Amino acid sequence: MIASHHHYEILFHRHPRNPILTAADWPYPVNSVFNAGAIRLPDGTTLLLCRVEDRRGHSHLCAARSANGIDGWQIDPQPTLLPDPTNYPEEVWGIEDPRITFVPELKKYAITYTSFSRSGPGVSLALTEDFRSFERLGVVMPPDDKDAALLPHRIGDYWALIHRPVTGAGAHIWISYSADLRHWGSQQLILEARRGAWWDANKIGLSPPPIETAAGWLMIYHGVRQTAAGSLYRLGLALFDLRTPEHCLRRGESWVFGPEAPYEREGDVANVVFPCGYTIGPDDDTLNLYYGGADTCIALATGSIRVLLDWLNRHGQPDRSGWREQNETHGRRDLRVA
Ligand code: BMA
Repeated sequence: MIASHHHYEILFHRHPRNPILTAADWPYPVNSVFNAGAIRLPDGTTLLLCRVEDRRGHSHLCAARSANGIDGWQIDPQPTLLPDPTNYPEEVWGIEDPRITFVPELKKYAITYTSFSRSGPGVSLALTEDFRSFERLGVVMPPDDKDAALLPHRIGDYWALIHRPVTGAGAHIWISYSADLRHWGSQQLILEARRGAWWDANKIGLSPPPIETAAGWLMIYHGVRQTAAGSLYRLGLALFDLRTPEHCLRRGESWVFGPEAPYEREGDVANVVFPCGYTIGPDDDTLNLYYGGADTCIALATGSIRVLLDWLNRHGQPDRSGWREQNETHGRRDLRVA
């Protein structure tokens, strides 16, 4: 039925029970649930930190836990993390799109989320050990910036944050470094939106946190194509060097996952697939990708990290859009040492 499938490889498989979570599952009244961060807890439980939008239009975060990551969700009876505009004015219009990283050095989970301020969306960071109490570190990237995730360990001496500032020149993916998670510097553009007719023209952003593999940091990013009928949110792949994550090794040309199912095509915002998290199966290869469908529900698609890397090997190209690649004398540009 979908012509493209006759020739393009299918890298992600939608779960037959999709959507796996909707507003109807919530223990309190909500408009929509989507764009959930994900993590597997030490006991094997899958935890989704869901973006929940109320009828004011403001979002908060709510945890849902499941033994198999598919059904039997135990949803917190109240919001898990509410905006706190009294102490954090940047959260006045809600908190959105969390990405979760477990940080072994801190023995804590780092949550990067969008705080919707009067000046636009910015990136906020909070730490937690249990997804019940949270320690806010406040705004780490001022507006307009979103789609951020912390890498799980330091690169050399520095923490690394991937994020997506919007500048006069477009919406591209950047990296910043910090010694203390509070003060950020050494900013560099690492992946640029393409132009013209490309599926990822003009606006891209990190989707879930980068996946650490032996071959490098595997990044699933979204590209937003503007059309006469609205925006199309699709996913592509790129690979970055493990020790120098600003160095892009490969980038795919074609998108690999896009809105096709009815719950991705229709909803509050049509034609959106938007993953903010994944878990990895006990085989260390199966990728369970949790994504928002049409800003309305949460769905699951599975893939194989090995197959994604193999696809990038066959279909990816070296990419020279990042600052590191544009600089001829790479050694000089190690801003972390400067
Ligand atoms: C972007 C994101 C998401 C959302 C998408 C489509 O700006 O930040 O919150 O899913 O728009 O509306």
